[in-house]
Amino acid sequence: MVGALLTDTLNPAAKKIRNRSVLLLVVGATGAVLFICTAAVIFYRNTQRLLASRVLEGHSQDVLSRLQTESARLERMDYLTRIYLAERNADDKNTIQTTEGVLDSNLSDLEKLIWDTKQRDRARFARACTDELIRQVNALVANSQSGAIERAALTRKMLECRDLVDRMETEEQLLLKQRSIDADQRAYRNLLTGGLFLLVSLFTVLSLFGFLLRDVWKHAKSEAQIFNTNERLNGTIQELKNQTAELSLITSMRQELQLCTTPDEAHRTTVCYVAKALPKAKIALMKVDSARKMMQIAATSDDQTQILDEFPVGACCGLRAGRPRRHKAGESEIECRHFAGKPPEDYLCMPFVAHGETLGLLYIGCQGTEDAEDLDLHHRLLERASDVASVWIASLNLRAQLEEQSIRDGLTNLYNRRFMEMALDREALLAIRRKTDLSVLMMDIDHFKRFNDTFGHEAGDQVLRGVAEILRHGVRAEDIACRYGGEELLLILPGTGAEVARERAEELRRRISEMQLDIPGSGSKKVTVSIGVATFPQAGQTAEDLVRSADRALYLAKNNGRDRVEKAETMVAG
Ligand code: GH3
Ligand code: MG
Ligand code: MG
Repeated sequence: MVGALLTDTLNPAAKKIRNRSVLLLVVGATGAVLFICTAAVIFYRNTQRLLASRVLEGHSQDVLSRLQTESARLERMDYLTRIYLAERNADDKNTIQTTEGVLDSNLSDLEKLIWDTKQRDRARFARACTDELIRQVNALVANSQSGAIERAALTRKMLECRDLVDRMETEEQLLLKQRSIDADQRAYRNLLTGGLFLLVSLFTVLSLFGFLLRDVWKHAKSEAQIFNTNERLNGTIQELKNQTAELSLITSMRQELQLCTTPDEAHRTTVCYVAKALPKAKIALMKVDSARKMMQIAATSDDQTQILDEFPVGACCGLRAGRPRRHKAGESEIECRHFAGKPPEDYLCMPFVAHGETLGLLYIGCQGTEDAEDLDLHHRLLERASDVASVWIASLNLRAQLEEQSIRDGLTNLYNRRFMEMALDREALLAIRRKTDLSVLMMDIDHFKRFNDTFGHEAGDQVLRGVAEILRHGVRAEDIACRYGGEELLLILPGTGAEVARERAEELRRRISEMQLDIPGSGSKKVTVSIGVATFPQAGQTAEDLVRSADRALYLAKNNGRDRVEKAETMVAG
């Protein structure tokens, strides 16, 4: 349908060629038919004439033959008459009379046979002459006393008759010659006409064939052009379809990314959408660690990606180059060093960069040649997807970072007091609902003012960071370590009863007291802490009461000599 449309609209040249071909064929075929009919009529008429000439020629030969016979017969009659007149033999007389009858009858036939008017006149004279001759012969034969005069007259008549027949013979020979020439000429003309007709026919047929061939060639050329145009059109349509599909995929991916609230969700979404475009490929999205030295797996299409869970940034050629790097079978020599086992032959490493900062790496490994072709086909889509995802991941990273900053203390990287209050409220509610234990440790560094004053504020900060480090590593994942204020730290221990909380407080106190702090210019120093332990609900029905109880227990520990753990008293209900 597209081809027909093209023939009629996009390619008017093809239409023109087709119309001209049809016209040429009609005119050529009509001309050829007319020419053949005319030539056939001419040829037929010439042949008829030739046949007529040949008939005339045959007729002349027939007439000539008869004339020669009659001439011989006249001579015979002359000879018989002479013999008879000399011998008077009755047999000779009979023979003469028979010859006379035949001669007369033959001359009569000859007169009828002859077509030429002059020859017919001569035949009539010759017959009249022979009639007279027969009469004279009969008179002489009948009269036994015939004299020399009659014989001389008979001789003259005989000569006259033979002369007439001879003249007729001569004339007929001329006629025969003329008719032979005429027949030959006609035959030659016929041959010439036939040859000419053949030549013209050949020329016409060859010309028509040539025109047809030329038109067929032009038609084929125009068909080829149409085919090529169609191919290009199909290619463009396919390209547009691909682009539309890619755009639709990118749009869906962007919409999905908008719903993501964390970088992890965005990582998974990105891998999911890349996998939609390349369903057979092994896809992994790596993220860079906070120190920007190591790449760690953020999301994968399945567990057969062959990529290491963690590897240095320099292990990837794409990250080293700062741009997508396609490794092709038989073409690329240098392998990335981030594979567990033998690397695949075809893969792509596409760094995720936003605002000039490397965020991660999209790795796509191919299973076979088909996969590799698909990968090359979707290169533009992958670049777009990487651009879109990079921006979203960067913004989610920033958001996570800001959120982290808003709930964490800058010096110790522990949660801040605001977060602590919210977290403790939530944990208190959960403890009530689940009927589980909840303990709080309030910790204060002993004589910290003095430490500051002696070794400087910077050394004090170092102490705070050191203690915070011990807290971070000394608590469980669900425990929450916070900086309550100044050098006071607070630990929320969900699901932990009073005794266990006290034990863990003791453990922390011991570890801190064993901590060696290298203060520049002052050598190794030690610090101690005092800890107050309060457990919900015995030491407080609300979060505030619990903190207050822990603070009182801490005060007690200070009063009792510091570097110790004190448990809050049980509050009496009401
Ligand atoms: P005690 O054993 O009774 O707790 O004695 P203390 O000296 O630790 O008690 P005090 O509350 O008098 O002193 C707290 C000191 O902590 C005062 C302040 O200079 C110091 N401090 C509070 N916040 C910071 C901080 O962020 N960095 C440093 N270096 N010092 C801090
Ligand atoms: Mg204090
Ligand atoms: Mg103190």
